[in-house]
Amino acid sequence: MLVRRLAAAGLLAATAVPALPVPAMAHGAPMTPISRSAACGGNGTQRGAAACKAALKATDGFLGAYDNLRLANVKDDRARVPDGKLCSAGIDLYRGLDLARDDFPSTKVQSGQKLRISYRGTIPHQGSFRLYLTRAGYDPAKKLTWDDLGSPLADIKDPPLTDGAYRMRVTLPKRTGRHILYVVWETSNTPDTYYSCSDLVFPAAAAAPSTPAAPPATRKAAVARTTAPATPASSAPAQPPARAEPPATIDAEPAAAAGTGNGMVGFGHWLIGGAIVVALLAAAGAGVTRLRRRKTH
Ligand SMILES: [Cu+2]
Repeated sequence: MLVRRLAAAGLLAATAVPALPVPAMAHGAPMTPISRSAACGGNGTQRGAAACKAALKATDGFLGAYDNLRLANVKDDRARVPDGKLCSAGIDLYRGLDLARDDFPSTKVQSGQKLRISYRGTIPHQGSFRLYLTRAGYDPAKKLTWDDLGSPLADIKDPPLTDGAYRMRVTLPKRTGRHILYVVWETSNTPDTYYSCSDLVFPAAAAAPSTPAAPPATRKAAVARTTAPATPASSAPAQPPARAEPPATIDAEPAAAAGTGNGMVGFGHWLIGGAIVVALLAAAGAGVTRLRRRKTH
């Protein structure tokens, strides 16, 4: 009786499997600028780095998969993810990523730069990316808190997915030294929200307040001398207009029209379905070939 019931259950499970939706596996992380999870997590690209070794040690020798740092059914990021645990989203398997260290694999950037973001989507999902940057004065020797972030620099919905990565750009405001780009990817076609910390390094602050003005002036003078050697020094070019701080504009990569992301997600699912169909056809084909061979012999 029990055996028969188990057998029936097994048969049911076996027949039910192909009809089930593709299970949520994994999913994504920023590769550019490199995130702590993509550098140090399972299958990470820089696991030999000192900070990654320390992170691994702090997580009892095992860090979760680099593209799987996610929480389900988040209603409010701040309520769900505790201060000091932003880089791990409070998930125990990633707690080493919360270490306050200034040597996690990082990306050199400049104030005013239009930073390209490449967020690998190992399984595409629809959704929005919220991009935060730590405030001026952020101290990398302390664990990251929500107060360090303020409000997002950008909120980008369904950016285009090309070559396996979501492409976005964000103009970086003025900062000096080490900072963190915190990316929250709230998907809309699964219950999951993904979190990541990417370490950025801006040029260090100038040593003294009087020095920054000097170099541009001398460079201007040098240019004037080389381009117009006959001009007397007194008729040096007028002061150039003050360069306005570029606004913190944001945009997805201009590549594609809206909706491409959705199309790609659909296409991804179609691919998986297609692969199953192809496998079934191949199996059927092999059977037919075998039958034919048997007939001809
Ligand atoms: Cu996923």
